[in-house]
Amino acid sequence: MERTLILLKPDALQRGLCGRIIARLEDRGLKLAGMKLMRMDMAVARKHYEAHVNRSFFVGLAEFMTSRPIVAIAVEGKNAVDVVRGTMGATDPQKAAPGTVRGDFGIDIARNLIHGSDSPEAAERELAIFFKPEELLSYERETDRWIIES
Ligand code: D4T
Repeated sequence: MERTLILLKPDALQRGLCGRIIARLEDRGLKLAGMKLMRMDMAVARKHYEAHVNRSFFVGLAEFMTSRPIVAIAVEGKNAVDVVRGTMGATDPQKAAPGTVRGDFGIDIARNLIHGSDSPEAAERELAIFFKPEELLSYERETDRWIIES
């Protein structure tokens, strides 16, 4: 079972879309393992987006991500990283497929509503930025027994 980090970006909260986005994650069968309403500070932004610090869009991205509250979510499931990326849609909402979060709710790459880790290694690194180990909960759901390992 894999865990991944999701961030609901400030635009998701400002637009009141958190519930609808979380519903889509639950609808796919992903299990909530941690959830936190928080404000990202600049130190966390630099750490989280360390691969992007030298990109032209970094300053605008960091200013936006630290401007208003976000929700950090840990989810668990089979191939959770890829399943979440698929549910999110392409980075640029204009190119994201209908039926995805970004394809249904977004139009601007700088306001693309949701972040999801892009590999299991990134997920492990990013989860540690936003959650202490004891803030991530393991629990059984009846439906977990229906999952067939492949
Ligand atoms: P995140 O990291 O938010 O899940 O997005 P992606 O994994 O889909 O895309 P990314 O890392 O390439 O970009 C990180 C973040 O920067 C914003 N961005 C990106 C932007 O404002 N302008 C740009 O040109 C790009 C490429 C959107 C997502």
